[in-house]
Amino acid sequence: MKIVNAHVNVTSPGRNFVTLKIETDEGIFGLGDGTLNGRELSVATYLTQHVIPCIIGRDPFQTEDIWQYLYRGAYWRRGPVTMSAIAAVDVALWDIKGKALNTPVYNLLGGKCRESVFAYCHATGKDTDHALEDIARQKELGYKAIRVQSGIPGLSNTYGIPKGPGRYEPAERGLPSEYEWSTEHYLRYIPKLFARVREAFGEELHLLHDCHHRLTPIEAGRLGKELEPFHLFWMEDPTPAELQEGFKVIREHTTTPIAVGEVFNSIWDAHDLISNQWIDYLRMTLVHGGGFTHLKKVADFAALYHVRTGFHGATDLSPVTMAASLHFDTAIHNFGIQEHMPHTDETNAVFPHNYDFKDGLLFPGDAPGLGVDLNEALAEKYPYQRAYLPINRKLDGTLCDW
Ligand code: KDG
Ligand code: MG
Repeated sequence: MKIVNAHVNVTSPGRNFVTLKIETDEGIFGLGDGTLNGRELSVATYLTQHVIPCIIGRDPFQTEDIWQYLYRGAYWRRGPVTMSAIAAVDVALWDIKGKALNTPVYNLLGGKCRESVFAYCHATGKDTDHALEDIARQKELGYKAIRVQSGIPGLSNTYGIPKGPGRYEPAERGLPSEYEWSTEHYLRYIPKLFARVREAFGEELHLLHDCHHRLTPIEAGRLGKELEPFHLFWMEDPTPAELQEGFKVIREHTTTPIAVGEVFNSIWDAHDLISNQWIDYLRMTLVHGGGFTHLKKVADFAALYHVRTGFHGATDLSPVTMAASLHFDTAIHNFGIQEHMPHTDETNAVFPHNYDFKDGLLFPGDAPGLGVDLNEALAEKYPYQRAYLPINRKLDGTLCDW
């Protein structure tokens, strides 16, 4: 079998997605996601101009060699644009393999380790009362694990909290808007929020919280310690992770489990975090982390150090990545949990898929390959629109870590 054609589709059914479609001489095609929130067109151009011409004529079954060719052959290694482009190719090739062999991708990765994938969702509110109401709503939908975020008293707006009714989408159309941040206000408030949540919902519910990289290691240590009585499933992205040793400081001060890595794109972003056992869950995911070929090695390395996966699953990861993640989650031993932020009906119509959600669990489906398609005619009706995540500034105007 040979790759005979490939093209990139950029569409915006409510938010932007970049999808690579690879076609073979046997009429089988595969899909890969290359969406990089706020930098979508750079991946689209990288693929179209620099990658697609190099893969035409190759055997799509040679996933390892093609991965190494794109990673080592480029000279410029790593980085989110490069690794998202490599991921788009890799995931599309595994989709082709599955379809050619008439089997779901999870069977190619090791087969089923579990029947379903444990998922967590988001509950948010502008204050504690609204957050509690949203948790009750999410519980009704069947979720047994819920990430809780709330507006912070004293701050006029906070990232991650919907401004009005309707479905929340973190990327906003147009140029980036600016939000406020104060670590002092945040640290005073969050332990009180979780005290109220446990009081209202008891011990059974799994609770998670995302710090969005805003704290220093010692501040994160303090927060983790104060949250210990509420037994969180994890505290996410407590501090930016460029300085991996920063997590040693956090670890020395708290037993609250730590998750990190939704912005990672290579094992070299996480090597020290994993091998020193400074984290519990790795959030690096297929689309930004080089696809199945790289993530399988990373997950196996993490398993040696008792680190489990907790893949990023926000709406900027397309249904192609959600499908791919569910196959991966199903097939690896050290799976922990999968983030689930459901896509809009418009997005689901552009990407018809076989995966499913029921009672807090996700199911990859048994279709050959990934079990996800791209309706290109419908996608054309939603042209790309510039959109960014907001910028965050401290009350004195200093830019925040993301
Ligand atoms: O692209 C960035 C968003 O996906 C991110 O801000 C969402 O932090 C997030 C999460 O944990 O889902
Ligand atoms: Mg996050």
